[in-house]
Amino acid sequence: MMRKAISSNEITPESVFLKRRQVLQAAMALGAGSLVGCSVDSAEADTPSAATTRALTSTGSTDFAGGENWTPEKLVTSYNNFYELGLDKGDPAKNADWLKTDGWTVEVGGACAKPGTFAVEDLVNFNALEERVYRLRCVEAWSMVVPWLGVPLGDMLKRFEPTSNAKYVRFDTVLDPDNLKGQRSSILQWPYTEGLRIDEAMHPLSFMAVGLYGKTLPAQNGAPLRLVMPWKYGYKSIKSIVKIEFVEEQPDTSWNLSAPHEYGFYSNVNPSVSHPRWSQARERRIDGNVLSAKIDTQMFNGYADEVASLYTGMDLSKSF
Ligand SMILES: Nc1nc2c(c(=O)[nH]1)N[C@H]1C(S)=C(S)[C@@H](COP(=O)(O)O)O[C@H]1N2
Ligand SMILES: [Mo]
Repeated sequence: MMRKAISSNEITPESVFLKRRQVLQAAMALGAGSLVGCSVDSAEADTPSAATTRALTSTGSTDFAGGENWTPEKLVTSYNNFYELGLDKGDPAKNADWLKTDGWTVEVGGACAKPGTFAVEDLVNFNALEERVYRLRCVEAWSMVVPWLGVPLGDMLKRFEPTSNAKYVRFDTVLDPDNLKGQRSSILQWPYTEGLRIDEAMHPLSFMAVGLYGKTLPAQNGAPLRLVMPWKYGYKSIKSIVKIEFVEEQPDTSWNLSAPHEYGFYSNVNPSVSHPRWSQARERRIDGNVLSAKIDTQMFNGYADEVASLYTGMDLSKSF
């Protein structure tokens, strides 16, 4: 039987989680106060770096998470997956200054009438930012409720006037192995790359985020701009995007390339399609600390009324 290296949290989620849980339980037994911050101690998480944020204002806030408690900001910014900044959940906050965002530009091209290279401020109207509270569920069976700031992805993409050949959209993360030391490992193919079908990208729930909790994104959450796809597993929500391309063929995605039988192109949250090595039926909602109780996972992460029609006629156990 083929087995992958045991070095990745994504690939061995439960064992890593349980290890951490044992550490936390031991810490609790010793009376070590608050659990907030997981393996990152608060001093590390507060260290200023390229992650330095500035305040943002929004035109209004919409709750797309059914009134659920927000995951505390401290956990949203200290319990992360961002392999470019390290494999452990605490690494991205610790290594935030590996991500260099000065003079950031995004190249938009492919099947569109108005390609070009843009600064983030040209892509996103910072005077018209919406706050949207979405659930985001990691394939590792934990989830968060986060107030994101950004713009609907479809509104942003339409400005480049995609042509009828634009059947899919591909997104690439920055490639900078000199600074992003995680890119020196071969755990994934770099740059991290993701894709959406064009109708998924244009769906009104699809979101391009530039902030969270009223501030610009910290590095560990994907500064300066990242996707938020609330009905898909977290890894579809690609961080620190430098390239967007309208394409005719279904693009490769980093996780699909690394383990095709485990991570499909669609990656819709689906409690009835297990990951080959663990169930997706339940999840741990991180609402106060990483030991939060498990709850049932909902189809499309609870967004079925809005998005199920995108997949009419598809066999979602095959197109997983
Ligand atoms: N470039 C890049 N984007 C990424 C990842 C990554 O490793 N690299 N991890 C993904 C995964 S697995 C998840 S669960 C989410 C986590 O987002 P958060 O840290 O803001 O909660 O980011 C996604 N985007
Ligand atoms: Mo994830």
